[in-house]
Amino acid sequence: MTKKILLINPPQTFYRGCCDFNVYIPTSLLYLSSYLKKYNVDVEVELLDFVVIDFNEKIIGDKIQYGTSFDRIKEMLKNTDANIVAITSPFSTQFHNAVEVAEIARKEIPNALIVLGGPDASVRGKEILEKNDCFDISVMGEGEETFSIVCKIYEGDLNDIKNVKGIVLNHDGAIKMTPKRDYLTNLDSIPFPDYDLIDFNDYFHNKHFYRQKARHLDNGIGIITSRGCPFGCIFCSIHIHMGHKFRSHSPKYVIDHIALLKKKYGINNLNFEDDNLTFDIVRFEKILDMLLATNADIKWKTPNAVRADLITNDILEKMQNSGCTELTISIESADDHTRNSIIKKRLDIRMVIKVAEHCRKINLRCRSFYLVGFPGETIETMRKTLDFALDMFKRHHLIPRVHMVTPQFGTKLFEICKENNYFSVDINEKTLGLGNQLYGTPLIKTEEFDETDMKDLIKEYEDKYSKLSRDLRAIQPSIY
Ligand code: B12
Ligand code: SF4
Repeated sequence: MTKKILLINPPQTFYRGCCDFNVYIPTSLLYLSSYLKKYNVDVEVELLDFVVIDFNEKIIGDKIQYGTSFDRIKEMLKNTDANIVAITSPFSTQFHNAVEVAEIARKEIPNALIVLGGPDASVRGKEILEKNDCFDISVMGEGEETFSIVCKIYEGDLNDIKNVKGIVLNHDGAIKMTPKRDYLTNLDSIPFPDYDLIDFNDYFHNKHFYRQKARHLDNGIGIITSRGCPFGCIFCSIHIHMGHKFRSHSPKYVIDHIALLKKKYGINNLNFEDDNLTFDIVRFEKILDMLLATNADIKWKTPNAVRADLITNDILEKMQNSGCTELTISIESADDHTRNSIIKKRLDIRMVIKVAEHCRKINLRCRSFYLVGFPGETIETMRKTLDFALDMFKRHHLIPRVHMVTPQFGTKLFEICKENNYFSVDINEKTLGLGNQLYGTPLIKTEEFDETDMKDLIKEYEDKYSKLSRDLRAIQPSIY
């Protein structure tokens, strides 16, 4: 029997003052679909991206809901007869929307298996199922193989799938977690995302399309060329859903993927969103060489930030020649002790400065991320980072982006704050969202600083930054 699989991206809700809403291509669901089609012989896949379908912006009290209205979702789900409803929860801040969609699905398609997945589900799958009986199972981490097996063997009874590795299931009134599944070692075994499931215009024509709102407008879509990261920065949860081991697509796969996007879908602008794009610098350089050799003629950026420590001047020039229009690098802290002993970034700042200097020289726009507010920091170490950010902006035009660090679920940072009572508010979807905004709401207070100190510090920085950017823009309007 052909199994009908419904993939769902829930709508999103933002509190005033939260980080910005962005429409984006649902890469995760497109990968799940292509993998299913390649490895599960008899499936019919439909995607409902409730971030873009019948797009609506509705103010509800202190929140704005973006995407499809719940009335419309109800109507649409009523008319489906899916065997499996698969819902993604990419951001903890948006989890309540996944619940609301699952509850509708449970009512409208009572016989369907309701599956949750995504980074949020991966960091707290057991807890989620304990509190929300609208989900039958939660897939932990990388989803392709686990979900494909679930779809293959599920015949209507949870007993069918109770031994599948990598899931949490709500079975016979108990929450059971199965053993972890190994990550895929050969990433090239995953076919390209199933772009035929979407109409790119639904995304490109939405005024909230990711990066569309930025000053340098283009229709850049996200692309992933590797997964996982061997580093252990305490604020990052990537290893929980993609693992500590760096796994990558071959340069040929990457080049073929880019060629497909360009030829079949007319996409010339890409955002490399890897966790650690430059970790295997030899592979990265090979990708650049192949972009150049094949005259790929694309524009690309690295908005998720890359580690700058292995990037040489030669590589920077190849990046620029192969279409890189903007490099974003992660610095986090200018204080060596904070960066390496507290955050565990293991990054030599001299290498970063060299990269920024050379970007200025070759006129490649470069941005950098900074984080302040880690337990163990002092006002002095934070001020050192903020002064460094301003100094690098002034001297090398390294455009700073400062965040107050957010204790995401599942991170070492979250544990440290919990153990030491460092949360300044109860951590939930709303406060996490408020903490995620550009300059953030302070969520952490320690013996060294409290919320007022953080606000004062950021205000002092913002004032200096606004003045400096005005001055720099007066000299060079194209600075950003
Ligand atoms: C690109 C990106 C964005 C883009 C676009 C999002 C997108 N999904 O494309 C934008 C700019 C919108 C964005 C915004 C933010 N992001 Co972001 N983003 C990413 C990034 C770098 C890549 C996403 C991606 O394409 N991954 C590739 C696919 C293949 O992986 P995947 O999405 O995890 O899907 C796999 C599995 O999770 C699973 N899976 C996923 N869904 C489902 C569903 C089912 C049913 C099943 C079975 C399996 C499954 O299978 C998939 C295939 O293996 C990730 C990091 C990462 N590596 O994933 C962070 C990440 C998702 N973002 C994160 C965060 C925190 C944010 C922001 C809060 C940042 C900020 N300060 O503004 C905002 C959130 C805004 C909001 N809406 O609330 C966190 C989420 C952590 C969390 N628990 O919430 C991540 C994990 C980064 C991190 N390590 O902390 N982001
Ligand atoms: S280097 Fe980047 S991806 Fe790796 S652990 Fe640190 S923040 Fe996460």
